[in-house]
Amino acid sequence: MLRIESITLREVALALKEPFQISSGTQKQRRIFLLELTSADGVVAWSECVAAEFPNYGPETIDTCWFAIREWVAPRVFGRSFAGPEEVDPVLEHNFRGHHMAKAAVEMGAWELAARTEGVSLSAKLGGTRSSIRVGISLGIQDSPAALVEKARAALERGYRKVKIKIKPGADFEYVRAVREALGPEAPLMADANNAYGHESIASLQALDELGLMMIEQPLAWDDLLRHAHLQNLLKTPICLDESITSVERTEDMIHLGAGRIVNIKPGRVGGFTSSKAIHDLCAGHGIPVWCGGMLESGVGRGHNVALASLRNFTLPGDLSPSERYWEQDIVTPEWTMDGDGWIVVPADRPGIGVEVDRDRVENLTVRREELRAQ
Ligand code: OSB
Ligand code: MG
Repeated sequence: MLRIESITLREVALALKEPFQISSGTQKQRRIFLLELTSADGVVAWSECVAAEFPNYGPETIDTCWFAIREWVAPRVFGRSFAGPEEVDPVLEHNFRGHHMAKAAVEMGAWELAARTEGVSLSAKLGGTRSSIRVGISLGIQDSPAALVEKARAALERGYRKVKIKIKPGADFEYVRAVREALGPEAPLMADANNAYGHESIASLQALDELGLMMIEQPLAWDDLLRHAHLQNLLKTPICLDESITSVERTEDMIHLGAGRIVNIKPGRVGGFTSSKAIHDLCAGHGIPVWCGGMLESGVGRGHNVALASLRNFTLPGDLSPSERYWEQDIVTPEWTMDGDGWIVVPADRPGIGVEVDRDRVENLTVRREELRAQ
């Protein structure tokens, strides 16, 4: 039986090593939102809410999530006994629309709590089978094609197995072509537009088709499947959907409409692990490869993503960069590392996510804290 007794919300300020620019904005600092859950038998588990400061990726923000968790999510789970963590998602979805990142933070925390209670790894608890995962890097928009080429070259030399290039109108074809020409036809490259294109700019997306990309991620609007289906018909390059995939039903829509051929699963965006597993299974049944996306998480969120990415159909490299890519120092020990061939190891022999939160460091970095308790 799983009973959640308290949830402590914390905001931690962590400076990114370098600013991260996507088509809809730039981040220099990451406001990290951590949850510490305690069970009735005194087991502790950490999770991370991946919402950002502004609603430029999805509609939620750190502040809407804080409010949603305090007002609606936590009160739903307190005072209940769950037979297992898979019972949390239906309780959170019943007559409660949206707020996926807020729900996911608690739902994923419940999975971690269950894994820690049983003394098994989160990967095993989720049904994961991979012992290591190939890693891709996500490169923000740079000042010039030459600057981007240097970053991409360094990433491949470091061992990354996929290089994702953020694009926007005015920083697309020329940038990606420069990287393709410098790094050769075999370099595993892809582009991510974060919704920057309208249907009128289809020609710029068609131009990318000759650059041999593994995929183009979310070129059109975040909630638009129909126009992605139209675009996919015009492209050889597979479209990968990120923002548009918010549930297993939206994934079914994608498949039926032909709106994309690859899915980026971010557990925060889809409401947690139960939904992620359903999307994973649906895609596996349709021969659609999936990979795990990232949201510039700290080592806590990274641990949840690594566990999820150990499931069988995560066949493409995930945006699961090691701690050193983002932070001077992470908030977990050990930090997440990647070997020279671009593999991150799933800590299958340790409980839960397999790393421990550095409490003193988190305490020092905390800018806001609130404890929620079962009545
Ligand atoms: O679209 O995948 C995205 C970061 C913030 C918001 C959206 C995205 C991203 C990334 C970062 O690409 C990937 C990472 O965490 O390394
Ligand atoms: Mg994306």
